[in-house]
Amino acid sequence: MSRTFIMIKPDAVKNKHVGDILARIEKEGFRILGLKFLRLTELDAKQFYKVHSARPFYNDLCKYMSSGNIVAAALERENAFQHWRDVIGATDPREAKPGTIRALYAESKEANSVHGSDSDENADFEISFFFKGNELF
Ligand code: IDP
Ligand code: MG
Repeated sequence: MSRTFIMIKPDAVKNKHVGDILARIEKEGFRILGLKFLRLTELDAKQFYKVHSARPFYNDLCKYMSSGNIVAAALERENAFQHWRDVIGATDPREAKPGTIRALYAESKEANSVHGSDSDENADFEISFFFKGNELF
């Protein structure tokens, strides 16, 4: 078993896809370890995405991620981070395979509905960014 960290981003919350995405998480065999509904400050987003601080899209991304409410979750499954990356599809929804969450719901490459950790190490960092140990069950 391994862990991953996911977010339902402001576009998908605004467009009322939270229920469908949580249902998909369970259907894909993930167990929910922790779940929060919250709004990031721009500073929170800057810290969370600091690995991207040199990228041209960083400032807009952090503004976008703090523009509305999000859902954050820690999940457990075999092959957790890679399975979730397969379920969400490519960063740009125009390149995401049919049936993936981004193909179904995303508005744009930036407002692309969901986040998923890209390694076991980053999953650990991202889970601890949002959850204290006693908030994971
Ligand atoms: P990922 O979410 O598929 O792992 P990353 O490259 O880690 O993609 O980028 C983090 C987030 O930054 C993306 O999910 C998306 O919201 C945003 N982003 C990435 N590339 C671009 C871009 O070229 N234009 C606008 N936003 C981008
Ligand atoms: Mg990424």
